[in-house]
Amino acid sequence: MTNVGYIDWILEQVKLTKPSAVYWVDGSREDLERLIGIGMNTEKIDNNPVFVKLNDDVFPNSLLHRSHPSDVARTEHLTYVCLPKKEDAGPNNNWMPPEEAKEMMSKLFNGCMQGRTMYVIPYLLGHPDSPHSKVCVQITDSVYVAVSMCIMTRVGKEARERIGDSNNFVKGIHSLGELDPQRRWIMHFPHENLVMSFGSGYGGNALLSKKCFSLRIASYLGHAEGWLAEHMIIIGVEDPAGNMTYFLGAFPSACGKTNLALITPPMAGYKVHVLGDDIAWIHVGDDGRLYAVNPETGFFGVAPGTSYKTNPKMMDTLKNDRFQPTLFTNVALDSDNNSPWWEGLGERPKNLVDWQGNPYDSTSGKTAAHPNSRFTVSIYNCPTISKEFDNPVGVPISGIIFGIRRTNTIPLVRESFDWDHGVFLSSIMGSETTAAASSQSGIVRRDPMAMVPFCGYNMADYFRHWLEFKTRIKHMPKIFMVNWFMKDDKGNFLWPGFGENFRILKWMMDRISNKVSAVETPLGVMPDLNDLDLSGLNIKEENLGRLFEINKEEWKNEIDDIEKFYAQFGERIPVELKNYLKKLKDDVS
Ligand code: SAT
Ligand code: MN
Repeated sequence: MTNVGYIDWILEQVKLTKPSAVYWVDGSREDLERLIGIGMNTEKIDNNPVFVKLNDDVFPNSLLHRSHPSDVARTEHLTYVCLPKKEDAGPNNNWMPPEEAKEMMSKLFNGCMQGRTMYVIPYLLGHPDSPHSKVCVQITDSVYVAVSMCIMTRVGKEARERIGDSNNFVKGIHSLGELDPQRRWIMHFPHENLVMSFGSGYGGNALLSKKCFSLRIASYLGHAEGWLAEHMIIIGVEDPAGNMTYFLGAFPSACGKTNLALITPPMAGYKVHVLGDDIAWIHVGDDGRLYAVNPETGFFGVAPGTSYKTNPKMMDTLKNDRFQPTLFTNVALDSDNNSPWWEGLGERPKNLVDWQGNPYDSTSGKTAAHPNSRFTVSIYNCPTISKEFDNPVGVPISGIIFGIRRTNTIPLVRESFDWDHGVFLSSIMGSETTAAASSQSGIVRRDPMAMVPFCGYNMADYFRHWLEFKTRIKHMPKIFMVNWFMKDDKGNFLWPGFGENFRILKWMMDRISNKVSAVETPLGVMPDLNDLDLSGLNIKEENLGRLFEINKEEWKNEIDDIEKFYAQFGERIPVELKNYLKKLKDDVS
């Protein structure tokens, strides 16, 4: 890639990929309609249209998209961070020498858009008036990706103007290729602000604004420039007196992050306002507080399990068509009324078509919607969007929540002793895997800060970066760890989850405002159970005990696993974290 301006850069890509047409996406309403028309009438995936219009009376202005059957999740084993030195990518990333990766990708991209249209998408990550936003361009040969980008980011004029003739923009090159799982690569070159992605149309692989730029490239930039790009929700909790407390929350994919971002408090007088459900960019403000913005403008959420019972605000969002269309990807279809359906939505319709377009056989043991089927919807459609969403400065953060999915070992909630201890606790997070990444579900994987799949550099350096914020923040947010997913011996959840999780947020707010004291344990500071508002929940005392139990045997295994994880990073792991691990080992044995 030579050092050329915008148009010349596009021309280079045209020369390489040889599309039959170039479409300049401007993100306007009319443009979106045109793109959707192309997806309904012209472009095909496996000989099927890219978009099928759904019933407006059920979900207004919504479209069904079915992916290639092999292309349903992120492919982490084919995702690489190609920094010049392998050690800088760290054991948390796949690595290839950048020149080798580029040569391989250039061969794949050579002529790959013949007979296809190249969409050119200039977009902003972050607010147009923010000094922290980044301007980017993605090229793609997928109209599904083009429409998704218009929902998920600020596409068009402002981005185009910001780029002008310069070469100063983050570059993304994407092609569906042949959708061949053997020729599917997501290659990051953080030191060059470049991503090349080939062979997949799935969100996290193909919407390069998402995990590729907002997290992998941005975390690398944040390390160099003194800020953080995190896999976090941003919410504001308003108490009955109108006081607002802003939280960040990091959870691995498909652990209830979107549900928490749109939670409906079960307690009268409280409101939760959403700013983001997936990604937060965090800077230290002039006043020494941490400020967070969401660089995206949409939700790309997991459909199964979403219903009026579990997440009414998301259902309202999906039913609202004020701003942009809603995409449903790999959900099932109720063929009687042409509306989307997924497990957990409600009663199963009689005539159901599965996510691959075949009549659903309920005896097959398979789900009708793919477990990682998704909706793509504008955050502006959400009835609980925070009025600060478009504040270019972001919102001041008082609490940071780290969550995981574990059936045992990890208590319902605790607070760290201080900032360093919070970094330690989040560096040892381990979560059971889910369907969002195409690996085996249900095995424990270390996933510090829910960032292992998304940190664009060596995670030991990332921990050091986090620790260093201590010297720059004057008003320290409190750090909390949660696990909503503990089960009893019969496999029943011990905690009701969903909206009831707000009760834990309420305790956090009481801690932040120094209203309640708490109990020091080897694992951190745990609630005095009298301070948890559990009224009307009917949780057995024994189960409550289990939710805060420290099981020595389980912790022995846990620490063995953490030691193995840390060992991969050798001497690069900050000494503060090693000391905390040693102390934890002594304290729980
Ligand atoms: O990676 S995606 O953004 O496609 C979904 C997720 O895992 O959060
Ligand atoms: Mn995510």
